[in-house]
Amino acid sequence: MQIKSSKFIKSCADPKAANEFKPQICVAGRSNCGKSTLLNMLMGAKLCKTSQTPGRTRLVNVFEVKTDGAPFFLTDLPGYGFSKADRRESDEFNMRTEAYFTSGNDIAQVLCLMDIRRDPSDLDKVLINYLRDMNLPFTVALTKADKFSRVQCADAALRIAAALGLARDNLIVTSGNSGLGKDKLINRLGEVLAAHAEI
Ligand SMILES: Nc1nc2c(ncn2[C@@H]2O[C@H](COP(=O)(O)OP(=O)(O)OP(=O)(O)O)[C@@H](O)[C@H]2O)c(=O)[nH]1
Ligand SMILES: [Mg+2]
Repeated sequence: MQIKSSKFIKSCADPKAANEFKPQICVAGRSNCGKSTLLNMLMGAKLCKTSQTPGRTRLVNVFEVKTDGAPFFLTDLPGYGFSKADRRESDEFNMRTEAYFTSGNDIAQVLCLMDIRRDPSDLDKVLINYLRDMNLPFTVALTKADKFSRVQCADAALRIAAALGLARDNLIVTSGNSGLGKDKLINRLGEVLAAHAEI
């Protein structure tokens, strides 16, 4: 699959407002793990706001992606586990992640993003188990790999896969800064979109 062009469609406070956009590939992960940066890498344009301040993306943001085949939609979800906010705000963000999954969107794939330098958090594990239970197809993308050497990346990928109970080939090592993993990720998305179109 080749990505031809991308554009911002809309921000939704209620994830049901995204139902008309089919199929969707969404990006989930803790605050500040690099969701918006990875989306910008995939789209080849700075369409998502990135920030030093965790919890910047508060709404469900939908982007349309035109490809050499059928178009699809990328969805940037609010980060979960936003520890710097007060507790109520944090719960609201966490609820929004789950609300998206239960609001009738046509989800072809969930990209679960995790910072390659960190051990998976409890919420990361909750998300993976939740997606397994809900039978939602997912891939883990490890972000910020430019912060590590190749050997450190290889070690971290094995360790994180084991911590999540996943096979190593469920994980893709990426960097929004260097572009590492971009082609691999786009190939994976092409495969899952093709499989999803047959259902
Ligand atoms: N070195 C490096 N820094 C990155 C990478 N991806 C993201 N960052 C940095 O990490 C911070 C957070 O990035 P965002 O893309 O805004 O993260 P997010 O997951 O969208 O954050 P929220 O929307 O707040 O949940 C920013 O300072 C980015 O510059 C990467 O691949 N390499
Ligand atoms: Mg963001």
